[in-house]
Amino acid sequence: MREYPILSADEAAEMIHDGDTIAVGGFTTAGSVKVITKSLAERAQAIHARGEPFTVRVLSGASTDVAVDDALANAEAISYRLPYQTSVPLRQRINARKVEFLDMHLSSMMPLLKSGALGAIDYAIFEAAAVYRDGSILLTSAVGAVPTFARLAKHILIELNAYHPNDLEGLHDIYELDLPPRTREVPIYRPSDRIGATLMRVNPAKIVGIIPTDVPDHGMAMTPADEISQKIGENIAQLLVDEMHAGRMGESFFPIQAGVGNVSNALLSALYSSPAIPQFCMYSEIVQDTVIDGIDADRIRFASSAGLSVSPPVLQRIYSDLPRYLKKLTLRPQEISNHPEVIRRLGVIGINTALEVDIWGNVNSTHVCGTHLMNGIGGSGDFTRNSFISIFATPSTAKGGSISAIVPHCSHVDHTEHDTQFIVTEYGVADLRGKGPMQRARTIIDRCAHPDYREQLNEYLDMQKTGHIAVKLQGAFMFHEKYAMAK
Ligand code: 0RQ
Repeated sequence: MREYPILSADEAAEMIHDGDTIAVGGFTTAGSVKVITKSLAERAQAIHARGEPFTVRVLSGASTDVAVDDALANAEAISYRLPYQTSVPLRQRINARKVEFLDMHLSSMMPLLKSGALGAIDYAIFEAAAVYRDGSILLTSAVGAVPTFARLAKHILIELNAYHPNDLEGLHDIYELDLPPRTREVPIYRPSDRIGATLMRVNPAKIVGIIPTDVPDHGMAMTPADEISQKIGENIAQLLVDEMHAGRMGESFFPIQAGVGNVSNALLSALYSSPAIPQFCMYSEIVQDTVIDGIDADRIRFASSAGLSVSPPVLQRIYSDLPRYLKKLTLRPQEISNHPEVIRRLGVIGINTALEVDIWGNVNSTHVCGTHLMNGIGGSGDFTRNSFISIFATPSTAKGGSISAIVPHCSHVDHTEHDTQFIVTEYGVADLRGKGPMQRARTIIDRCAHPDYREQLNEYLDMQKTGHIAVKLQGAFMFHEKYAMAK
């Protein structure tokens, strides 16, 4: 049993040295670190002002609160970052090659980390709702990568955040996997199965500071769905109804994974507003506002995820009626929420968003025109490769229509033609299952491309007369070239 040192955020930041690796908790803004990294950024700026170097290597579960990525990037204090980010200043520094960024599948990062291949962690920094003397910890609105970070780190700093109630016990399901050959199966047979502990356990001797805070989760507010997202959502809902009527959904509806953003929001609303679709579950990496609305409307039976990426009012709604939501929600480590074995076994319907899709079915989710990082692959690959039904959605054009999102060849490939089954735009649905390359290409052009670009795409396809796949080197990037020249 142990008393922990109570520190200010500045005192905690003082402990961290130039070149250290810090691993921050949270998953999106949910449960993110909020004060220590802000102090660290200020400290870095003061050190830089003296003409001395100061940067840290930053690991996270997924994207973070602005207090982590934005603050540290603006302070020029990040040298290395993985596995995912959504911060504008950090993105700028990555694209300017000032930060080494590793774009990684959220689940496969964990075994690499445990094996030591990604280096050591000096400090795990995360948020908790309660910390007990024996090293038991009640996490807050996310689990993400925290159990692994805390176990591997040399030292632990905890933001004890009074914004989160300390009676959240039962929300989390903490289960960690061993490395091969000791890795065991993950015994989840339904999204609602709980297999682990409600509290996380760490070695109390590693806790070098508790930093009391009272800072709200920044949250993710949803903007109302625009017309195109609405239409994409309706198209996906209709394709799932068709699959159900064709008898390919088992006895009930399969669990859904949906990414963040407008399209997912519109899709989930379309799904639970459709009388043709029965009650369903989510087996996803995040839960957003629409999922909680679906639970409240008794249309979503249960939601499993790694974090509650909801807006502040919706988080308060959950916290003010906890006993009811504890029966409907669980938060897991991302190596479990995104685990290929579980996704495959449950028959998840994976729905993700693309930047661009080529006529062969390859998908670029991450690099605009093949060079500039947007966010990262996140969990989209974990789900796409292993889902029973894998769907990619995108508006048919981007940048006000100046570039087609259906291209002859993707300028960067995150998801290959072997893993994508359905492409959906506001114009329709391309079902690629059972089709060879040329059939896929015609289907994607006819069903999904914007009418303004269909002729050019068909001409491109007709130019190459032989070969299993009709890639013509000249013209493969014609849309990208035109877009780059017009910019
Ligand atoms: O640019 O920000 O300058 O306006 O890309 O595009 O249309 O706002 O779409 O916000 O849904 O993001 C793929 C990035 C889509 C996201 C991606 C430009 C466009 C805009 C964003 P601006 P939109 P969204 C769950 C799973 C990978 C991670 C993932 C993503 C900006 O969904 O990061 O799926 N996915 N995770 O103008 C040039 C094109 C473009 C283009 C869009 N073809 N060419 N620019 N843009 N298409 C989440 C987690 O893992 C937690």
